[in-house]
Amino acid sequence: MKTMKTKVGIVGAGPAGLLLSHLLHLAGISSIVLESRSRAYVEQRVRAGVLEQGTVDLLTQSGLGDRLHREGLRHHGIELRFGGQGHRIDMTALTGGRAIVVYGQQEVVKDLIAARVAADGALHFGVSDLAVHDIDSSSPFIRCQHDGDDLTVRCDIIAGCDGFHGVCRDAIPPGILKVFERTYPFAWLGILAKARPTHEELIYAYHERGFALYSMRSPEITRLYLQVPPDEDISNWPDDRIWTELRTRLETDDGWKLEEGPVLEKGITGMRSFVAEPMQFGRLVLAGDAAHIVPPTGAKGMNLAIADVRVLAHALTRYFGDGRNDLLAAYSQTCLKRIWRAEHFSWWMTSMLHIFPGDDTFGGRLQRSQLDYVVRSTAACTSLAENYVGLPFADP
Ligand code: RFL
Ligand code: PHB
Repeated sequence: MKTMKTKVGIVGAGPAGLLLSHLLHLAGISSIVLESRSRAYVEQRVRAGVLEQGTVDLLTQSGLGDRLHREGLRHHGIELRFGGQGHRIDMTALTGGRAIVVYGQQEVVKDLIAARVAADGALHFGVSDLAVHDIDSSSPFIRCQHDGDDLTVRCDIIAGCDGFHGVCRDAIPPGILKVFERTYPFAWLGILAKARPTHEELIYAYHERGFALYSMRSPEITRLYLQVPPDEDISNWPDDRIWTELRTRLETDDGWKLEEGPVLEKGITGMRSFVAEPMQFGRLVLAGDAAHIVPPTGAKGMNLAIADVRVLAHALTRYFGDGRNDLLAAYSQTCLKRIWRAEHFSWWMTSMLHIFPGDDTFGGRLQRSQLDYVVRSTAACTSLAENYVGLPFADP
């Protein structure tokens, strides 16, 4: 039986938990991170790839920008592809100079872990049976198993950064949380391929056979997604079938070709919109996917997790520094404004670009009209661009 004390007990070593621990350290506030997976697992988990301008700025300002600026791919536009033609949206021109950086989530996670390890930060991987206790008292604690021993972490605040399937959200007593949710009648099959990207920017393709997304991770690695049925079995998708379908949905009338290569990784992800309000109860605060989920079409999930943590770190700095509770009390309310904007944008991109099974021809005509409008109207594509690169952070 081992007991440790810290100011903030953090559950989960995803982007939210790790960045929170790093920002608190920069403000001189102690924390302990408890993660159920191994370090190797969280560093290899392939997920998001697009960092908003504000995310890049925050990581840079907090000393995490070196490799990101060296290896990340800065993109000034995206392409919407439909009817066999591509239409570029010049995001930088439409947003007064903002852009995105394509840099894998697992690279952000590696950089964060390296920074915490270099600062002798307390990161415990491979914990199990974790539960949070006494969250409505002034001395909450976390209990788990670690290295074959019972571990108790006593703290002032518990940060639930344990993702959508974590345990912290469910620790809030019944009747407190209001949940807003939508599931979509499709999923994404994603692959990582050892193939040279043949297009410099991301391509979001609307096609009668379903949505496809062309992305990348480096000059040698392409990341691709296909809309598939929600309960699809990955064994129905041998590599040949995936490439044939990607070619059909992505290739254009003017002869653009996809470069193929060995598939390094593949998986299927369901699509869901979800918000739990409020994101705090007593001494427990939730951040990132633990409190909200967006479908990946707007590339917002990791960026939102990071935006929550920015607000939370600031609120906790005030709480521990000046003993003032105002920002912490307003945490959920402050974050939910940005969250609902991202929820709307992600739902809108998803609705415009996917084929809805059973939809009538009216729905399809509306989607085409919307796509035509977005690529022709400066007002419409400016709206897409400013949401995609990320709206500026409100003042803390
Ligand atoms: P995470 O990354 O899920 O981390 C939570 C951590 O908590 C651990 N955990 C526990 N630890 C201890 N005890 C327990 N009981 C625990 N239960 C869970 C987990 O092991 C994990 O390490 O949540 P976080 O930090 O909030 O970060 C959120 C992001 O990971 C997520 O929003 C994005 O990946 C979403 N997403 C995208 N976001 C973007 O901003 N841009 C994108 O381009 C983008 N593309 C994507 C995506 C997500 C995808 N998938 C696979 C869901 C593309 C895909 C395909
Ligand atoms: C990715 O590169 O994994 C990616 C890019 C854009 C999205 C979703 C995922 O909208």
